[in-house]
Amino acid sequence: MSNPFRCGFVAIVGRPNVGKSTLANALIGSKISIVSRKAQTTRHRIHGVLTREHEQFVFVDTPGFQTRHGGAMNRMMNRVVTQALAQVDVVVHVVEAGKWSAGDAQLLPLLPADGKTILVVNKVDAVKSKNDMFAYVSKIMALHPYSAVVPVSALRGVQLENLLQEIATRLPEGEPMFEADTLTDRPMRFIVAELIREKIFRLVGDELPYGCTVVIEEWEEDDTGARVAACVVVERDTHRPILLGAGGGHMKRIASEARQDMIKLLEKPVHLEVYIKVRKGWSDRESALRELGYE
Ligand code: GDP
Ligand code: MG
Ligand code: K
Repeated sequence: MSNPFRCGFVAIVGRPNVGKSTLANALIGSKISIVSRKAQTTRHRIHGVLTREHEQFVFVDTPGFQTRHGGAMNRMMNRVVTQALAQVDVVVHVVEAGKWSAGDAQLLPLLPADGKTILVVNKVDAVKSKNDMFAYVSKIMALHPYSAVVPVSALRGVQLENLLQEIATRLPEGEPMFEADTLTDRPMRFIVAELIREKIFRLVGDELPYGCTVVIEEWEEDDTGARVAACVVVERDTHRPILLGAGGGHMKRIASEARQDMIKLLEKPVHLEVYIKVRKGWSDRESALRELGYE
């Protein structure tokens, strides 16, 4: 008797720096290509698709997890997150071994309580004591009705097959939604904007109280290369120097790292220009947020 094919949506969530991107890349693989969709079914933003003999995992992005903000933005983000998680089949909540923080606790009320949430304790390679791990995991398991717990090391590739199997048993039976060789359907512009935002967040995320958004303003591409202009929108004049850093050092580093990633992604030479625009009060105006693509 053969197993039925399973296919469904998986969201990887967690506070910043627990290793979500590392885990997603380790599970999906790093190559990104544009998807040819079998059916116009999805209302989710697809991060990547992993197709195997018996299952297809469709990893989706949940907006709102990497930004810190207040007011209308925060309320809207919580709503967006709750709705998005209600629509996926499996939620993977990633935490960092031994390092529980307020950011982790904030997510708990947003997690679905119907048995589809798996707790993933990442970075086990960095933990010395097994006893401490046991106490740490027990403490977290008591905070939410998780249906499974899987300790992993996304970086070292430890226990990832086990995690995939835990996810697979929770996927509904059904035909694959995507062609087997496709990995993402997000337009390249979006991927690049996200890439730049991630660099900014890494470098100055702690200092930018309302975060920022990245808008791709120009995109010209042919066989010989790509010319891209990206605009980073911040909330206040005082955020500009934070982003620039001494002598513009931060911006140079952000642009240079993003450009390196783009060259790998597009497999051609890239000219990238990144500049800053101040748009006052945008994070507290939902209409402005929608304009900037946060819906
Ligand atoms: P995200 O913000 O949740 O997407 O986290 P990232 O994937 O960007 O990872 C944040 C940092 O944690 C990076 O420096 C990663 O290299 C590191 N990291 C991710 N997974 C592991 C792991 O399994 N073990 C260790 N030691 N470090 C990890
Ligand atoms: Mg990330
Ligand atoms: K990412």
